[in-house]
Amino acid sequence: MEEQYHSEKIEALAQRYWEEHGSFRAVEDPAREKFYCLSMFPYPSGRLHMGHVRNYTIGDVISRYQRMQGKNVMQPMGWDAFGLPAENAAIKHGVPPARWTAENIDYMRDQLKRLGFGFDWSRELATCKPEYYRWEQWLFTRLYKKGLVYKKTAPVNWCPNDKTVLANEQVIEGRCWRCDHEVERREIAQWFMKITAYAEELLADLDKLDEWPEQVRAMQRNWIGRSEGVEVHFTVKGSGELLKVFTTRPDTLMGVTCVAVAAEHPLALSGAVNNPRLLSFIDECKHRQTAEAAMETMEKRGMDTGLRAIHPISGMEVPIYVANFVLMGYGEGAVMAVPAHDQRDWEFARKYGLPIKQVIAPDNGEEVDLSVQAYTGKGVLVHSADFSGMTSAQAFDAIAEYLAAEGKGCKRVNYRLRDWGVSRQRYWGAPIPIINCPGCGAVPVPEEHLPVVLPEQVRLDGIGSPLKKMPEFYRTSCPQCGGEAQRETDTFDTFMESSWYYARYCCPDNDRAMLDERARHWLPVDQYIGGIEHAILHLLYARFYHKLMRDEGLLDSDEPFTRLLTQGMVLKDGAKMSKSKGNTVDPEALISRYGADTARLFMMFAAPPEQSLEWQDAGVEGAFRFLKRIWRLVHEHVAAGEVPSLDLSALNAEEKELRRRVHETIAKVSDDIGRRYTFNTAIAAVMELTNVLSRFRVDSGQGRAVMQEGLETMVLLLAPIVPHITHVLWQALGHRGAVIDAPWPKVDENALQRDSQQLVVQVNGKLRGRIEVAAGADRKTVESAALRESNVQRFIEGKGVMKVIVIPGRLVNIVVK
Ligand code: OW5
Ligand code: ZN
Repeated sequence: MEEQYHSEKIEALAQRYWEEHGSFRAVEDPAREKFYCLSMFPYPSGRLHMGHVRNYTIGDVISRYQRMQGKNVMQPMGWDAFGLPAENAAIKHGVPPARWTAENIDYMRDQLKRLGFGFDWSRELATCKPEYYRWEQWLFTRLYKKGLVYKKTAPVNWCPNDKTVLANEQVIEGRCWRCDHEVERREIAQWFMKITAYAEELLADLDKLDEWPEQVRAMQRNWIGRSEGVEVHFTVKGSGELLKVFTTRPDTLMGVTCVAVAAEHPLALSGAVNNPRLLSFIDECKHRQTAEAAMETMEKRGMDTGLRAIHPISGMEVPIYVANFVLMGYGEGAVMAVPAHDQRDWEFARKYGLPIKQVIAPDNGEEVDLSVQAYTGKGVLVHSADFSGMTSAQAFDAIAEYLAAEGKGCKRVNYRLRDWGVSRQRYWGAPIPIINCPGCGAVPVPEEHLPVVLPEQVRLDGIGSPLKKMPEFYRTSCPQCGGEAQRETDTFDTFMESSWYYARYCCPDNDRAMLDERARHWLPVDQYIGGIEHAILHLLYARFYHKLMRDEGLLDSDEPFTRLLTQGMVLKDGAKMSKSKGNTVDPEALISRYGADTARLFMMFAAPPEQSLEWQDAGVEGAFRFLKRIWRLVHEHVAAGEVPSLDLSALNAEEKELRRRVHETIAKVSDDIGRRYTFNTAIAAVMELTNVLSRFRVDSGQGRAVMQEGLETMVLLLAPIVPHITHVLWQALGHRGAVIDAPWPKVDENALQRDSQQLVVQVNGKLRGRIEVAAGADRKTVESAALRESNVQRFIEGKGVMKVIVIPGRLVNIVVK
């Protein structure tokens, strides 16, 4: 063993060992408990950033810990390779996206290897490869036949200058990122996945995910947004046409003073026939941005259509408005406005002079002032004909029943969740496997013609998808009638690929099926780790896909991820790292200066995984110093020569005490890493143990034996976190095998017994002192030690002792006159 710690040398050595021994190759083994540990796969953006290093260190620590528990661990890695960044780079540097992506993957794979992560590289996959996305295309065509996939028109952001569709992130304050022209909204035909068909199950199964953070489950619950309400049927005056609205507050129905419809609603258009002002307002509404976030802040505007709706109960007429805050995709594309009891409606009514009619009164009898704001609480119905006097809850049922009896409505459950639009008007994505035939319409590409391969030799100019300019790609014949037809040139949303990669890792080489029995073996993923930014969409889509694959007979579990850990951000100077802020730290520099182990140790020590981690140079230095210290400690011990074997019956008090500390640390670290995932406190406990070991004076053979056990324990407990240095130290401590194959240390319960114990001494029930007595001390010894304690003496002096109560192991109470 060398005297100095050279990270570079030992890291290369350990990595070579793992490589040569295939240490991380996972093979199905019915005899051992499996453990599938997965970290969210990266976009191959160029190089790793600190967020990646943190994510993959957490995953690797958990994997290595579970392996030391004897589990058959599978930890795969791959690339979320499609997406806009590759197109941007292609435009900027003139490299085809496929080449740019492949080069980034090669670079980042090398970085991951240098960090010592125990990935099974034989399972590596990249989503941009046809052998991957063909199965996604296959599933899509199957779902199409099941009616779980459909086409409808939906809005996109359109730049009229570049004549191109823009992704939401390419729209900056309503303008095109390339040319700054104002962005318009356009309706085009797009493909949707019917996730709403699984809304109920996606919601209900959240209750089963008891090893997910409650915060994430709550976010998913809100996103799905189940609400119970009533569908109310108004009729249009004159035509008698039906006008459906959904409300969660049927108790306010008698307070409706307007019905508002979306710009795309058929009634909006019929109202606009002879009304050019309305027509241009509708046009304006349609041109607004598609981003939902913009809805919240936008000014709420509307215009009277001139049409009148007939109230289903009172028969009164209320105006029908077109309003920019009503979306066609939501509910029925129409809402009832109750200005007295909804703040948005109240503001709308004030602006357009609509009546504000109170129908709910607070049940505590308080007056409400509707000239200030709406009263949105529940209460008792007023001015509501036969329903007056009922509570909101009673009226909910009574009104629903009344409407049902009259054939004018019914109770209904509504979800906020919308179907998933998967079409992207982009090049670098998986082609949607559909052929558009003038005669037959949309025809799925037959299974035997899959995959539809994305051509990779392209030049991008940023104006529209190059696929639209490649007849050799889109020109084809209809699988149904044989006539001339065109391929779909849109590609899938990249969330499609990331929704099932976790399953494909189980059988990445299967070229005859999407999944096989190996997926049933490994799934569900036991531990999933990734950023909180994926708490809603990615995790919901992956859960949806899991159920789709289950219902295709490919899997038998209901959920993909048993336990979820959402890591916090890596910050510098309290802010997110970014190029523009100039506050980035490149992991590359860190690794070359200090080595991978220091980087890993710092990442795990600086904060608990779910919290944000503040970058600190001093913290990195501290981690490095600690590694040098444990190196020195082992070196000194080893240099002193032979170690006799441990004889537990021959230990003196100091040696027993050291063993106690060692085993106490095993218990603490096992709980911190295995259950609590507080890696920082685990490391702190090992650091403390290291201090104890450094202070220990070895003055006998058994002293050396206990020291050996202590150092071995220190190495084993640190092995998941700093696998390279521990690989070398383990062998330096005399082991033939590698630490990667060593089992996790076990707590020796006997070692935890203290030789002496502390007891509390009370005088007349009040705490007056503490004494230290031998573990098995008899009553007499305890009593006299208590009476001798100096502070206790002050309180009993000159008073007669009536009796002494001893509760063994805990306290002594002296009762005095
Ligand atoms: C990092 C996590 C992320 C994810 C994983 C991969 C980031 C945590 C936040 N392919 C998708 C993906 O998210 C995953 C699919 C499953 C959908 C940072 C970010 C951060 C960012 C930038 C910089 C430093 C720190 C420096 C920028 C310098 C530019 C020059 N986070 N913490 N810190 N892929 O590749 O984005 O959520 O779990 O690992 O991330 S990903
Ligand atoms: Zn046809």
